[in-house]
Parts: sequence; C-alpha cells; structure tokens
Amino acid sequence: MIKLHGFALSNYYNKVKFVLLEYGIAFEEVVDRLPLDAALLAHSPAGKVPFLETEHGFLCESAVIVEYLNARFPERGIFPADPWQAAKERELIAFVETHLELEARELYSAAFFGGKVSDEIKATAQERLRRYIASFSRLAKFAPYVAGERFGVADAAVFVSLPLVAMTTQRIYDEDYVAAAGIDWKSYMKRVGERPAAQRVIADRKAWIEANS
Ligand SMILES: N[C@@H](CCC(=O)N[C@@H](CS)C(=O)NCC(=O)O)C(=O)O
Repeated sequence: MIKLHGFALSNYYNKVKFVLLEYGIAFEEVVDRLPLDAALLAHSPAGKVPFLETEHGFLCESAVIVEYLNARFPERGIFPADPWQAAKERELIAFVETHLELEARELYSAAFFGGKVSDEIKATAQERLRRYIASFSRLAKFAPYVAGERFGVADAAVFVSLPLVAMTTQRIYDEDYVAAAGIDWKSYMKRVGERPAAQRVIADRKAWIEANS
C-alpha cells in the first residue's frame, strides 16, 4: 500500500493527504519529522516532506506526487477528463504554490515561529505578495470553488495554503492582503472544510499541534 511520509502540520503533506482521502485512494501515514535523518535523505533529497513510498520506490515534491496519483488511478478523476478544465486546475495550483505560498514562506519563521526576517526580505515579499494576490484574485473564481462550480484538486492546494498566506500578511504587514483583494477566504475555508476529507486533515493537524506544543 502507498505510504505518505511527513507530518500533519505541513501544508504540502496535508495537500497530498487531502487528495488521497478525497479521491478514495488507500494509504498509510508514516510520521517523519524534520530534520530528516541521513537515511531519509536518500528518499527525499532536499530533506522536505511530504514524500511518497510506493512498490517502485520513493517520490518527493507534492505536485509531482499528485500527478503520479492522477496517472496511477485515472478512474478516480483527480484531474478533470477535459484537457482545458484540467489545465485550469493546474494553473491555479501553480499560481497558489509558486507565487503565493513560496513567497509567504519566506516570512513564516517571523509570522509563526518567533523568528526574525530582515526588513529587506519583508519589503521584497510585500511587493510580490501584493502583486500576486491581486493576480490570483483575477484568476480564481470562488464560485463557490476555486475553479468554478465543482470542487477540484486545486481546492486541495488552495485550502492548505491560502489561509497561511492571509495570516502571514496579517501578522507581518498588519493587513490581510487576501481579504483586502476581495477574497472571502474564511467562508471558502468553511465550505471546503465541510468535506469529510478536509475534516480529517484539520482534525489530524489539530491533534498534531496539541501533541507537540
Ligand atoms: N516543493 C515541496 C515543498 C515541501 C516543503 O517545503 N515542505 C516543508 C514542510 S511544509 C519542509 O519539509 N521544509 C523543510 C525544509 O525546507 O528544510 C513540495 O511541494 O513537496
């Protein structure tokens, strides 16, 4: 059986877990904490989670893992069969992960873990976050799901990352740039959070935080 390695605080881990649960793919979870030890670096070369263990070997990078799951379990319909709709889901995933999450991630240590980041990094990230959050608000539909009427795999990516982006800007710049761009992300989180797969992800994350604080 497929094994998902990582831990329940990681948004990228939770994205893959959400996809596995949502699309009914059987898996086991293996808790691997950071920093990964030398043996695990052979399986996740950058020392990051999540990574997947299969009968063929190990696979890292959450976007690649989701693509692998889509190709391996085509009957589950992770991406829509229509090439255009599938590309639009991928566009949203690339957007939220490359332009929003990765930029906000520069600030996580200061926003959430009592660390410090330089004013220079804050200023650079601020400019990019403003630009790309505004861009994302033009691309994303939230009608009511991120790509339109139906829940899709892009929602799993947005669900785990968009709140972090919003909370980061609130904490670092004293303004929720996501809400300021007209995205009612709290209502969206509530809607997606009603799905059983999302509820399990949230509950496990909460349990992880309680057990590790
Ligand atoms: N591009 C990677 C990013 C994964 C990632 O950054 N995971 C974080 C946890 S949320 C991590 O393992 N960080 C450890 C590090 O950067 O050393 C993916 O999509 O899987």
